[in-house]
Order: sequence, then C-alpha cells, then structure tokens
Amino acid sequence: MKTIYSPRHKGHSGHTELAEGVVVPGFEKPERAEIIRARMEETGLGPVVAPVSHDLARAKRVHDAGYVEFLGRAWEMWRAEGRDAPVAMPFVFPARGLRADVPPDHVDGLLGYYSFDAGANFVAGTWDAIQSSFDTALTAASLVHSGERSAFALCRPPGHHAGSMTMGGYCYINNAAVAAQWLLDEGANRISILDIDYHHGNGTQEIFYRRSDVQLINIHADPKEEYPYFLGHADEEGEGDGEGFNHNYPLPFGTEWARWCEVLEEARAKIAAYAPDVLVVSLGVDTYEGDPISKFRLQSEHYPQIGERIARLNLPTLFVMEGGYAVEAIGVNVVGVLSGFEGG
Ligand code: OKP
Ligand code: ZN
Repeated sequence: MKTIYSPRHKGHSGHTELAEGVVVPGFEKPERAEIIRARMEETGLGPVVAPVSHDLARAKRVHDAGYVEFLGRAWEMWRAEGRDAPVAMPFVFPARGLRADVPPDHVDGLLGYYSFDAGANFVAGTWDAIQSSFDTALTAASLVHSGERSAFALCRPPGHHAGSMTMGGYCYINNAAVAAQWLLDEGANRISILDIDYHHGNGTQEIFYRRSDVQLINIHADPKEEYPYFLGHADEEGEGDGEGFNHNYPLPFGTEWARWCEVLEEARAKIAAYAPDVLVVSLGVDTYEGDPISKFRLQSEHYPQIGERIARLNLPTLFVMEGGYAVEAIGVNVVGVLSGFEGG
C-alpha cells in the first residue's frame, strides 16, 4: 500500500489549545505524522510518496467558497492587525439567538463566524499545511480510482470535524469528504465513509446528511459525555434523500475491544448492504487505551484486527488519517490497521 505524505504539515506547529481551562500546547502536533511516517518506513509497508497539487475548486465541492477563501486569508488578516501573537484563534461564535447569515469584516469576527469551537487555530504555516493535507487526500484517492486496492493518505491537519463552512476540533478542510466527493465526480456512484476515530465526525455528517450517494457510519464516544457534544447521537439517521444513510454508534467511556468490535461488525454489514464503489476510512487511533485525550480501551494488538475485518469487505479502500494523540504508540497502531488490511 502506498502512503501519501508531505513534510509541509510541519509548518502547522507551535499552536495552542484550550484544555480544562488553560491554554496548553496543541495535542495535534507535527510529531504525530512524523512517528507514523517513521513506522511506515521501518516496517516496509510500502512506498511513501509526495502528493500532487490539486485545484481548491475540489474543496469547494463540499465547502462554502467564502469559507475556503477565508482559510487562505486568515493568517495575513491576523498579521494585518499588527498583532505579534503567534497563534490566531476565535473567541466569539454565532450561537443561538445571533445572526449566522452575515459574515463580519473583521478577522476576529470571521474566525468565529467560520468556527464551531476554538480548536482550529492558525500559525504562519497553517494554510500551507491545510493545502498539503488536501492534496494528500486527493492524491491517495486518485491511486484508488486508478485501480490500486488501497492507499493511505497521511493527512495532517485532520479533517472530520470540518463542516461545509465551519472549522473546529483541529480540522479545516474535511479531507475524507473532499476525497469522497472527488471519487463521485470522477464516476463513482456510491461511497461509504467509515469513521472509526474516537470522536464523532460531525463535519462529515453535516456535509452528507441530506445525500444518498454517501453512506456514513460513525463509531465514537457518546456525545452526551464527550466532544463534540452537539452531534453524533444514535437518532441522527439522515434527512430528505439522505434518510437512512447516516448511522451513528455512540459508545460509553471505557468501551473495550469486545464491544467495539461487535459494533464494527454491525457497521460492516451496513457497508456490505450498501455495496459502495469505494470505502473511505476516516482513520483515528485515539480509541487506544493510552490516548491522552480519549477514554476507550483498545490495545495495540486490536488494530491489525480492525484492518483485517475492513479488508474482508473486499472493497477498494482509501484510508484517511484523522486523530490519535498517544504519540509513542500512534505509529504502531496506524501501521497495525494498514498491515492488518494487507494481510499481516
Ligand atoms: C480531533 B479528532 C482536549 C479537548 C478536546 C478537541 C478534540 C478534537 C479531536 N484538550 N478537544 O477527532 O481526533
Ligand atoms: Zn478523534
């Protein structure tokens, strides 16, 4: 299996986040992708190749055009305010009772207008990293489109929390959604997205909620007790044309392999029944017991079994990197899924 990877992700570094009332260094840091890449090379799973540049029009197929353009301007607008602060972050949001239909002019207003939380911050290299992550997803998608059984997009920053016009949860452009739309635009009829990150992929759900050409299955921590809190309940089944094509499996804190795997089997049955042309896996390994921000209890030995079960669907499969923050184990767990898929 080829891995698509760009060192340009490293420009997105030195940012911070709000955690438990304090500003701390971002958990979503460059070491994550570097440790995965090192593990790929060490295990010889396959070549690691650079992405090819793609037109941002492909991002605008699932995102608002003004939103994508703002992502490209946010850092220079921040600097134009004469600020020295190395991190641009939002602090005011158009929540209930406020107008969400009029974009403000000022950068502070725009950062909040296009965010659902304060978790997608900008430093000087963020936009370049976002573009490289987008290119990585689409380059991997084109490998699968041209007949490879699978490909791994080592995307950073991740994407599954990014909605049609909202960033948040470390995500800006929704790489998996952009890849799914690209595959449809190139001739696929149906795509399934299986999101196995610990957190619900609220952005992907929002993007495809009214559509029947993308089936979305999410296995995640119950939003009643875990981030992103405001989407991911079991009764969200899609609307309009999309009714019946969205499946959420919220699970409690402390979920272990036996239960998680039962749910994976339900998900596999749903995917097999839908019979997609391509399966896109939003691959997060923050279900790991040692993850610093998550509360499931999967162990390293389980990740190859996940890959092996996904492979049994016998579908062209695109893996897109999402979360996973136990930096010392993330390489083993991600490569575990991919090598399990390839048959050990
Ligand atoms: C992104 B992905 C930790 C608070 C959690 C947001 C988590 C985003 C997870 N201090 N903040 O789905 O892994
Ligand atoms: Zn996550």
